[in-house]
Amino acid sequence: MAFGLAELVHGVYQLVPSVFVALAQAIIRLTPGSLATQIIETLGKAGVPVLVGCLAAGALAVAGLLAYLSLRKPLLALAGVGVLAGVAVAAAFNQPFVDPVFTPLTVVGALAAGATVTRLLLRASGLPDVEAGVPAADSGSPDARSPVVRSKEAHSEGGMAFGRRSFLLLSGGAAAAGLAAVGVGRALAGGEGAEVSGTPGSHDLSRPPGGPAGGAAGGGTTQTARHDTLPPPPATASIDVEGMPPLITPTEDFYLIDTALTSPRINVDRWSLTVGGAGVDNPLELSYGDLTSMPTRESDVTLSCVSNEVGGGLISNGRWTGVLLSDVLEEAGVSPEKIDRASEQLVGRSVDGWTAGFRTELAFDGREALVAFGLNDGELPVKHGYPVRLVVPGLYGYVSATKWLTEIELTNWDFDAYWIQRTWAKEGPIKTQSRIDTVGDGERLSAGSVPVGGVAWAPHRGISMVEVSTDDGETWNEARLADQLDEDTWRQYVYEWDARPGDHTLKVRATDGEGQTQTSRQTPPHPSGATGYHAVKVSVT
Ligand SMILES: Nc1nc2c(c(=O)[nH]1)N[C@H]1C(S)=C(S)[C@@H](COP(=O)(O)O)O[C@H]1N2
Ligand SMILES: [Mo]
Repeated sequence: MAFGLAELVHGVYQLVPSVFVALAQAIIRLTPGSLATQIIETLGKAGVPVLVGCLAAGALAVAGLLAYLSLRKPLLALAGVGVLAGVAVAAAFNQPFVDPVFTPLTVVGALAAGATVTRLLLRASGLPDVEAGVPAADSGSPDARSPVVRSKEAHSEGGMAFGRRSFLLLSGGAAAAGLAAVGVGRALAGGEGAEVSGTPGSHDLSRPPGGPAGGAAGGGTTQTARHDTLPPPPATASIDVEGMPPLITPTEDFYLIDTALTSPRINVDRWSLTVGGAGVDNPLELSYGDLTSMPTRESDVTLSCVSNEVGGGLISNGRWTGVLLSDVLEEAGVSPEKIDRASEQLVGRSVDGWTAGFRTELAFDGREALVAFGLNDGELPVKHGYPVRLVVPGLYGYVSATKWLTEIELTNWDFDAYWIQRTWAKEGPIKTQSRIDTVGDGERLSAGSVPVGGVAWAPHRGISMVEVSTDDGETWNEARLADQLDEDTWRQYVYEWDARPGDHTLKVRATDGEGQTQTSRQTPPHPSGATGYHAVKVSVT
């Protein structure tokens, strides 16, 4: 009931966070790294529903315990409710956007309402409730009477004699009301990804950005800023075979990974990006208009999650629009020559407190690290970091790709960002990998020509060769490569296999632009990314 009411308030007024989500988010944050990693590896995406289910069950158990306590030790029960309120308020204040007055009021009000309903139910249940129990104790002989007598007294005192049926109706009604409140609250708040307090759609990326958003860029770049766009990918960069993933992943299919149960919804008019820390001579606070008025560019970059299993789908290729990270840093008075021990690490901080860090020098080594605000000719979707995120070619997302970015801070190497605190490797270069897409594991094929194809990637090093084995790695055949769209993106390949009847294990391996072939050694994603060859078993008839 209390959760339902809090959800209802959240639905009407988003600056009161969903208390349920806040608690779940706090559990995620407080889960020790090794356990979190274990859960990710065993449950994967099912982790979220499991967490929600556990939290709901736990909440019901705690409520039941408190109701029981209220019959025996009313003061203890009251203290328990107080602790709950404290925990809920603390969790709520850890959410990105919080009204400091209405949030505690909501928590206390919702808990009071929930406790009141519980007391009514207890009274209706025929069990002596707190009030009924106290006078009975005062009479000095509570134990002398049978529970039935006590319960009858409670009835007459409360003036509410309920049968079992009415009790069930009442408690069922309360449960239904609570759930309905959750539903209405969720609906009012808008589904995942829906934007309520922000204003996406108001920034048309097909026109030079910056204009409608207003705001002059720092450093006088306003009118003359260049907005470099890319031509459509050449046809030669794609291989047209069934099952081949599109060269540029459609936005709605782009893989999704983050620790946020609900994506922060940012009002772009109140958003800013601060740039500060060690060696930042000219600390910045950029508005959305400031940022988009700087010289912008499009860049094709393949993003991968370190948790991607060999052959897995936690990788996508996007066409990003943004400002060069090096331009933003130079605007802030940072130059590559001045980077020292104190400013060795660049930390991106999200509005939700999530952090990622990498070597500052990577912003200046020629790769097109972007402060990105567009994906595939649209603005960034809420789930992918609206309004602004970082995209750094060649690095796994967990060390670099901060979504809902609000701060860039230069600091020393001692600072450990979110997943580093949780036992993942400090540096996260994307490992050279390849995947068979056009043939599925366990597939039955008919003898003859079979195109074995897919994608290979070594972002920022590029791919120079892909080989396919059709005999479990005994012999290897060089595959035909599509043109490399960019050294920061994946590259398509295909090998035309003359399939003979029988069982076969297909394997693929890639060699990067520096001549290094991916390792055959099989390792799990933790702590620095999975390695080994993707293998697919087929039977040919
Ligand atoms: N704020 C925030 N940014 C984040 C994350 C996160 O949990 N919170 N996850 C990172 C990880 S682990 C990856 S792999 C990428 C995924 O980006 P995508 O969801 O847009 O594909 O975002 C990164 N940025
Ligand atoms: Mo990730």
